[in-house]
Amino acid sequence: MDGNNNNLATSSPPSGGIEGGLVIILGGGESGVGSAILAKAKGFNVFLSDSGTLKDEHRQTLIGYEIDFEEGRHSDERILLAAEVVKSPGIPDTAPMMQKIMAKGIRVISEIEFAGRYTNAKMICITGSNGKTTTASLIYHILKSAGLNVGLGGNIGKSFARQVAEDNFDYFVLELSSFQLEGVYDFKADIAVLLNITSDHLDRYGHNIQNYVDAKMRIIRNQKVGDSLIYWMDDPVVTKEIEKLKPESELYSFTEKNNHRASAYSEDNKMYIQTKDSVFDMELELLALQGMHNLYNSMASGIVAKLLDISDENLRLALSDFKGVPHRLERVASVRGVQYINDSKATNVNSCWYALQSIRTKVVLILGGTDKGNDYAEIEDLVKQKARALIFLGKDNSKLHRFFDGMVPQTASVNSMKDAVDAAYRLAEKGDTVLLSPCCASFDLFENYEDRGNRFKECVRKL
Ligand code: UMA
Ligand code: ADP
Repeated sequence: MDGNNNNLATSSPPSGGIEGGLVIILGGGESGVGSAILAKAKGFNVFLSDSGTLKDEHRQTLIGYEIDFEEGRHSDERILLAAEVVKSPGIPDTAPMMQKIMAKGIRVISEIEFAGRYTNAKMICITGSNGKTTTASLIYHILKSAGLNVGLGGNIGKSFARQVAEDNFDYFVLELSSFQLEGVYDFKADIAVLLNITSDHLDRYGHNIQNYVDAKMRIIRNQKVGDSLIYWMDDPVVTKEIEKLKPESELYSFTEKNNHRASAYSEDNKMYIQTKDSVFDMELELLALQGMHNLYNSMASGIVAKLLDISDENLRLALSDFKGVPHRLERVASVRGVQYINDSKATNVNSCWYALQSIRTKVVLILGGTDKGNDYAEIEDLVKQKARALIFLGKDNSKLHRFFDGMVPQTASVNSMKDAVDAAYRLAEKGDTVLLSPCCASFDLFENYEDRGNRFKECVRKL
């Protein structure tokens, strides 16, 4: 039972806060439970409602904190009394309860907006379609290694709200998803990192990419002179939006090209970061994270570090000894001269493009799962150049067959990880790479992408 709330500072709701002090938390996963703990700590009357079944761990936590909750339904009569609802990021606006809440004009905010009200920590916020977790984890590693009192949260690990309730950090590194950004209003990133915007989650955004772009761009909302925005200058969507929105913040760009106007660039196998009056440089081969996409992530992280006055020595060490994040181009094993790589977190087509691009050998690619409105044309050229075979792993592989059949020498259709790995083992030749980089969400056959990646690793290790 997780009922220890000794170190929670309790206080009254802020004036001008929520009328009647009733906070409704919609969803009882990591986000909702964290928000409920924080709301309780701040003296609100809290009611958490989840339409599904709570995880046992979450139910026990709510009981331990004496938080009122329901599961298996959303009770209109209680929920519609709220002046403000904290909505979990996984709940779309089209959910029936959300429709009723919005029809009544009740304000809906995200956990990030809610928790942001109760901390004065400096906020370093990372968004983008790909690379958020890697970059947020790397920035956290750099700041922590340099001795800063820093927390890591958002779309990763322990919820931001729960950390605000239970810890007292000077800095937060927050990975922010578009779902979380949808519900921010007054929240402000002191340093915002905008890695890239390519199509993802279109099923949630009415198949209109601009809706998704607009959600992502909320990361610069409220930024003023003195705040910083770090962005990839070769991303056409990002640069167009910046031109349109004209942020007041200080702009810092990065590019892998040799462009001295950028705050970070590469030249002669070195990465350069020029901020304020200093120039930091580092040999590319010394970076812990290899591959072009990871160079972007290292550059963005390096700019953050220099803006926070991390010394060159500390930055160099942290960029070289970072251990990486599981399920992102993770080497699993080499079996009979074939390398197996787990990139289960590649849940959209663009991240698979970078994985294929970074591999120099012929590839047996395992892809498939829950399609989010994917356009596979983006990887067509790389597939034609590099794929020896494609293995479609999903409940419904018909769209993949329609697109790829005839494009590569072999395709196979499977609906279990064991069959996928066995087929890859059969089809790969010595010197090849077997790559799990699915382009899709995992929910048709697995609990989540971690479960999918772990199953892959298990099956490979049994070969
Ligand atoms: N639920 C309702 N009513 C509904 C629909 C759902 O009550 O109409 C309930 C479900 O029964 C479930 C709860 O809502 O119990 C789930 O909420 P959630 O899906 O928001 O999941 P959380 O566990 O709260 O985790 C969320 C993020 N999940 C999503 O955005 C889908 C986590 O990101 C995040 O780490 C966590 O908040 C932090 O507080 C995960 C994720 O998959 C890693 N993110 C997506 C991604 O990276 O692609 C965006
Ligand atoms: P996110 O949290 O945004 O999903 P991750 O760091 O978890 O990003 O990486 C997701 C996938 O995207 C992995 O397959 C990874 O190899 C790939 N990737 C990482 N960084 C980038 C980047 N800057 N651009 C494109 N793809 C990337």
